[in-house]
Amino acid sequence: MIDLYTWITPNGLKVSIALEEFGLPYRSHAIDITKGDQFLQDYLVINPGGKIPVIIDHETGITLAESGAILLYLGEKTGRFLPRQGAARHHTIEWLMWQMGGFGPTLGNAHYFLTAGQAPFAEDLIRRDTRRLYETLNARLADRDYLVDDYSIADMAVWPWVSRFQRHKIDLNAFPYVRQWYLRLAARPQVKYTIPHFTSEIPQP
Ligand SMILES: N[C@@H](CCC(=O)N[C@@H](CS)C(=O)NCC(=O)O)C(=O)O
Repeated sequence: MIDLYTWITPNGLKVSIALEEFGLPYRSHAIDITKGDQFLQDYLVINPGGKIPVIIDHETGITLAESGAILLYLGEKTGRFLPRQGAARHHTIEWLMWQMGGFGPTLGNAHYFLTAGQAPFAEDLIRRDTRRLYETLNARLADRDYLVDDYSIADMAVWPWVSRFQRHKIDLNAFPYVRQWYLRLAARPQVKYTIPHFTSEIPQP
């Protein structure tokens, strides 16, 4: 059994989607980061950094934060959605790192700063970087259905960030391959917009 501590954010959704895809038994616990639950003493014992998501795998005794590390862990544990060897494995990790190091942080900044309207230089930089990342993603998906050969943890990592396209002011219709891929994944029954005590419709472009 895995305990998942999470909230309805892209990094949280990644792990919920992955646990559904892997078909692993898990229990979700809501950590309402809008109310400061992440700073409660009991939670800081699990993750001193005070961030969601976190999993505790009672089968192995491992407690793990960082959504990218969690996806790699689940892929290793099950032998699914992460090729065991060869180029596909390295490319899956490459695209997971692309999300963790670039796409997620840039869009996270866009979500804050493109609504503030007080720092034109930063807004312009973030808007351009966001667009550039979408161009990279669109080019990658031009001739393939998934980020690497088969559906993988890299797709699970990137999708929840794309799902916030309205918030980072991206028109998905301008990136047709991203749009197709987004809808392809949205059609999977395992891809839900659900955490404990909260469900919402998947945003439609
Ligand atoms: N690199 C971390 C980032 C985790 C993260 O930033 N979590 C946010 C929600 S998406 C959070 O817990 N924010 C609450 C806070 O910063 O106090 C990961 O990918 O898991």
